[in-house]
Amino acid sequence: MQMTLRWYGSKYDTVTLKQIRQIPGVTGVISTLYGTAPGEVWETKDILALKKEIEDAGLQLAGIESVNIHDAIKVGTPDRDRYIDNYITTLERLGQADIHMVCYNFMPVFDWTRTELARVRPDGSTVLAYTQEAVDALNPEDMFASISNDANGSILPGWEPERMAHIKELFGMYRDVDDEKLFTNLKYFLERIMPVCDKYGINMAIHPDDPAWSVFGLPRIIINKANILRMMKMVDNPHNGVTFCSGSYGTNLENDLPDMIRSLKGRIHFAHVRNLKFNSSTDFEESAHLSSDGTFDMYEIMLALYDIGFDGPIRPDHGRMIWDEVAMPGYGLYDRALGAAYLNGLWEAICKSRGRSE
Ligand code: CS2
Ligand code: MN
Repeated sequence: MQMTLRWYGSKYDTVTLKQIRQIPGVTGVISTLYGTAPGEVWETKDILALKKEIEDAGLQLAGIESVNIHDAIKVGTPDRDRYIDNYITTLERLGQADIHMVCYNFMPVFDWTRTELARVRPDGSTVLAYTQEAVDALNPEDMFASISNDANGSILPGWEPERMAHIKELFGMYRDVDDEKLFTNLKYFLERIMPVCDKYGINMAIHPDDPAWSVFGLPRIIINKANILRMMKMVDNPHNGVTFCSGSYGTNLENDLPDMIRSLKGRIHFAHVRNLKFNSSTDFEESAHLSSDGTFDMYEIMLALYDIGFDGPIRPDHGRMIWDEVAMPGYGLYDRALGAAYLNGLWEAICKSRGRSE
């Protein structure tokens, strides 16, 4: 595996490439053209400039998170082909720039959903948290206001104000889209993009829905083992793969994370590894990565990745806000660096005990 950190670009991120370069064992970053809107074609010069900036700092651009999918594609409106054509052009340009992993999600309207961005834990750190009660008490428009008020001035991925300004319209578009329709539209999209993925060796890595159930009555399908295996089968091409995000699948305690990893051998192209602490089945918070701080056994998760021969990029995903850092919630430097070091330590121990060098 290759240990990486997500980096939003020098215009948007409080963390610098120099800092990332100094985290032991981190050799790459996962980035994006953060200023582009879903549906837009990415310019080659912007892709190359991003890549060069990262390489000049001594790191590798290990993949893109995300090239976001326009709602027309998810809804399946008559103009979806135009947006898929744009997506294919972007993939072509990424492939030509020697970039071979693209993370995306197929969540209607919202990306991830949390109800608190700065819940205070007993040690004084702050973390993202979710309670179903809080979601049930909110309407979606208020959700956006509460999220953006708490974001330390950053624009959160998937919560761009331009999109959220049309939130009512967006909900209207999805009125007739249920789980089956969403599956059909995902299949249509994947079948259209697979030829360009085959040509350039691009691994598509779908990110799970977070939390892994329907919120505000919107359909959500990338939530459990049965659905993800259905998706792998419905477009049975190794380039149709997944981002295994322990913190997202793990929101549903019925998901057996190591078992899911083992069932996806050869199809996990990217891994997000983080821990959650459950206070009840509908109230969880994002703990430190360490197993004993949360609910998941992180050793078993890393072992399952090892056992299936996972060799893609991995990242610590969200971290707590500690040591008075002010950054985008979940994306500060310090706790993610601790997470990377811890995951690297688990990996080293697993490799040594199993007699493989890395
Ligand atoms: C990420 C997601 O911050 C996060 O929770 O894991 O926003 C992820 O980048 C997207 O869902 C992938 O498109
Ligand atoms: Mn994730």
